[in-house]
Amino acid sequence: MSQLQLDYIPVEDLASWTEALEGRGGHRQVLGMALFGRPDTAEQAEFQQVSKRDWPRLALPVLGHATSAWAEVWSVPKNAAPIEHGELDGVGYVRCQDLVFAWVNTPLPGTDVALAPLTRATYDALFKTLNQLGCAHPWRFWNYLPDILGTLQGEERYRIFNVGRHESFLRHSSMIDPHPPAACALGQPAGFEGPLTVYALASTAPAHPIENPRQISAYRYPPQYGVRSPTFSRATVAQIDTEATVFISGTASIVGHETVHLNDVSAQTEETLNNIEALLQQFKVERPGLTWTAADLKFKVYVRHAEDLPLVRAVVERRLGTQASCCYLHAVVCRPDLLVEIEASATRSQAA
Ligand code: 3EB
Repeated sequence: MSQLQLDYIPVEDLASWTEALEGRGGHRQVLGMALFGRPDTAEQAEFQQVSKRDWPRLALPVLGHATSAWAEVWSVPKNAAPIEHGELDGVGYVRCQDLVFAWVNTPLPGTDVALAPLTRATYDALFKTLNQLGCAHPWRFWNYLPDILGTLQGEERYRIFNVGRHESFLRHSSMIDPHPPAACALGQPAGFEGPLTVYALASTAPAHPIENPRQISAYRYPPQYGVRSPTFSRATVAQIDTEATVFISGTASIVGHETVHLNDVSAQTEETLNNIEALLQQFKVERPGLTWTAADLKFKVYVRHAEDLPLVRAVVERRLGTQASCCYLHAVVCRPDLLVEIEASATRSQAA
């Protein structure tokens, strides 16, 4: 049985699905969850009741599916160990043996908040909690920042976020060395407010970073993208017992460090999938014996303009097949010229 499993469940099915997963006859337990969808629905109110904990909820509307929200669910085997949960310094966590799922919501009141110190404090609290739990090695961070491309005193909010994140990473360099975790950074679409939300999967041992030979490492971007580079690995591979889990970071139509295919969402989607294919090739080079194909992956596809969904989906389905596991979400990608971003994850048994 898979040590760490990812499922995307329509929110209206979540109660019965969780019961089958965790109840009598079920073999797994929920380690972590995040809900993606419109915030103003009856299902969201119900989610709070059925899901037991105050899981992160992201106001990214669902595209191309009848559900009003997707639950992203990370689960572990029931026989692994009892689940331990709590809150430290405003950071919620669930822990099972060597694995922890942690999340933090930082309110951003007003339009002129001090975003760099708040981002730094958010990450400081997260790192502190992971440390106290003995899981000092983050594998994957998910970042959601409202109005991500808005400006604050003449500077783009995403770039200010990068300054705060960088400061915290410097203070906790032992936890991200020699390379940072996989990550993504998205904004809620216009009209959808929210806190800065960061959630994470971490463990007692570091994951192995994989870079994309077609792209410059994000932490080496030239300064035109901000005084502090975004700090993440293009992917990480984490070992759990005889299994490995891969986390592919938010991936976009970037070659070298530059956005390619301006104003062409179909070509951007193709290029994004080329980058994911390149990462899958790189796994084979660096981790022979461990191979993933696109068919093993579960994808989250962030689309900037809701009306582009048919074009994005046409490319995704031609490249990955109509059976591929894909959740489409309306989100603001963190460069103004990027129209689509795709992340993916999968678990796999180690080949003998
Ligand atoms: C890129 O490749 C696109 O700031 O954590 C992708 C994944 C992107 C993570 C982050 C940003 C981040 O630069 C943007």
